[in-house]
Amino acid sequence: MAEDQPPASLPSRPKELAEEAAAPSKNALKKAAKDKEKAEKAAKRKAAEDAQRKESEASDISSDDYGHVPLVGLPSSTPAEVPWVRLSEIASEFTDTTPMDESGGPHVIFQAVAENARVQSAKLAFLVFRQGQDTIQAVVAASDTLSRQMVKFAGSMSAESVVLVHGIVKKPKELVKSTSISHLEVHVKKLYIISEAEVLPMQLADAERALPVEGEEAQEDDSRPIVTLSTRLNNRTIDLAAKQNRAIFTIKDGVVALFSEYLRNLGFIGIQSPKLLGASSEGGSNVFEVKYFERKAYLAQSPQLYKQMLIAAGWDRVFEVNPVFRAENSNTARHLTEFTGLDLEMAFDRNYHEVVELLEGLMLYIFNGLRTKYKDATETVRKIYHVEEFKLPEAGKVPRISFAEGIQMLREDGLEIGDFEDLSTPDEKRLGALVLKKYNSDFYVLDQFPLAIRPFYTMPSASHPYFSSKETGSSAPATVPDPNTGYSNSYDFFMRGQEILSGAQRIHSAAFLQQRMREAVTPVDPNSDGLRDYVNAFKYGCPRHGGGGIGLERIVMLWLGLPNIRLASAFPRDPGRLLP
Ligand code: AMO
Repeated sequence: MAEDQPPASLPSRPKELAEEAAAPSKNALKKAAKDKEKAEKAAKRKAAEDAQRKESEASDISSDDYGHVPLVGLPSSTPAEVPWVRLSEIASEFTDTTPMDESGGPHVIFQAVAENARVQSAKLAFLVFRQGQDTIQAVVAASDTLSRQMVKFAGSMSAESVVLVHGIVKKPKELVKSTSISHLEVHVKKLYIISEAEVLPMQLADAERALPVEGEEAQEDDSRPIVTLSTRLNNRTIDLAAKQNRAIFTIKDGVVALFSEYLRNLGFIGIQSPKLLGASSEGGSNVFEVKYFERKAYLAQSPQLYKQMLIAAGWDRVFEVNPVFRAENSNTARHLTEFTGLDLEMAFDRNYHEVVELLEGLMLYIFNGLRTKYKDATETVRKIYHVEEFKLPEAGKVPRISFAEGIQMLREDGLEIGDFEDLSTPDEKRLGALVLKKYNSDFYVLDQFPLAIRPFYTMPSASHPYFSSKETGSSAPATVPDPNTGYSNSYDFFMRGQEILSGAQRIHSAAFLQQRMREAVTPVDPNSDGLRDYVNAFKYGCPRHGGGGIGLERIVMLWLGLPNIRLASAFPRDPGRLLP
């Protein structure tokens, strides 16, 4: 018989069992009586509590003045015609010399975050309200018009809840040291929760402590353990509410604004090149492959080929601020798999040093802009990450040293290194320290890199064997015995001994470009899908040109002396992190 078929007829139940089912046991009766008793008691308790609450509400003179804001609309006590204010406006309108009598200043309505709340006594609670970077102390004091219930409600508010406040601005008896606005405080009259915060998985105060530099112990002699970078990044929304984080991203935005402003003023056009590519273009293995309908596509490792194609199109000066993707499994404090590239490309007249000069001017403009316009934000971060002030050279005096000279300085300092060897990160930092000592500048340019360690599109130096024989015109020079020796018209820019920019004069001759693609240390195929259109772009006339690419997060990290580049990315991507 199949298991799921019922038997033809069920066997009849023994008589006792049937009776037991009909008449419950003594134990079952006892239990039911107990349950009933319990339920009655609970109902009584609830009724008593309800009655007490009703009584308390009836006697609560402030019952309309606190509570929760509905999801849509506002409490009826909030007048439609009164504008809501910003704390910064109040602070600048009512300075510490503004006369204010006992009854205080203006009645204000504002929205803020309750950074913390504490009950001092049944009649008094203190809160700190935050709006952006501004914080102010608030007092909730029981009186004839403000109930103790409201004091309790305010003082037990969960930290980081978003609130609507009605209050009177007054001068505190003493300056409040713990808030950014110290000469004023708010006497709360009405207080409503707009969005109640749950218990935080990590305290904001922890996010406001410095992370140690990689491999170093925490600096502070505080017994509380430092919350790790990983925990901070896992809870990034809370972390980003920390003051220094807001300042970091204000500065980052400032760098973008200064970069674009400088270049637009010099006639550059902002462009948006594609990030989805049909073929991996720069030949490297560091490219992310993605599914593109029935085909494969690749995420752009740089706007390089496109910015050059636009120069070939006669645009003369272009710049771009966009994400750059690198599939590098580099788990270091200065690598991300997605970063923001600040790129530019320009035609030049006589010499590629015109491009270097423009780039130097651009970087000095950014640094000076950060010093002046972003002074407060810089100071906010430097209070937490104590770092030496960034030493800037005078305009027009940026140290520009050749790669050969750099190698010489390192050798004199005791390093054994070959003439054409690429610099490791420690070598770069060491050279940065030597340059700082010699030129008193945290910013310098290393020019004329060995050709062998630069990409295929890099123009070799005028001194390269390629150009030593006959006049080549715009066609390709003759093949030389060892094409990857010598130097190139390429450069890197450094901040505090770390690379922030890489650039070069590019090969503008299609014939020579194809030759270099084949002769490069890592050859690429000029006829491949990813490179054919790029090579063709130079067949129809292209000015001599050069440019550079800058890592935005690197500038921010090095300007502020942050211990890790991830701190300069709101939601960083690295080999181990794709969330949040
Ligand atoms: P390069 O590959 O050197 O050059 O990149 C330019 C600049 O980008 C930054 N950078 C990075 N920042 C964070 N994480 C990374 N993984 C990372 N890799 C690079 C650095 C670097 O100097 N096409 C050329 C630019 C050009 O020649 O115009 C290029 O992409 O600050």
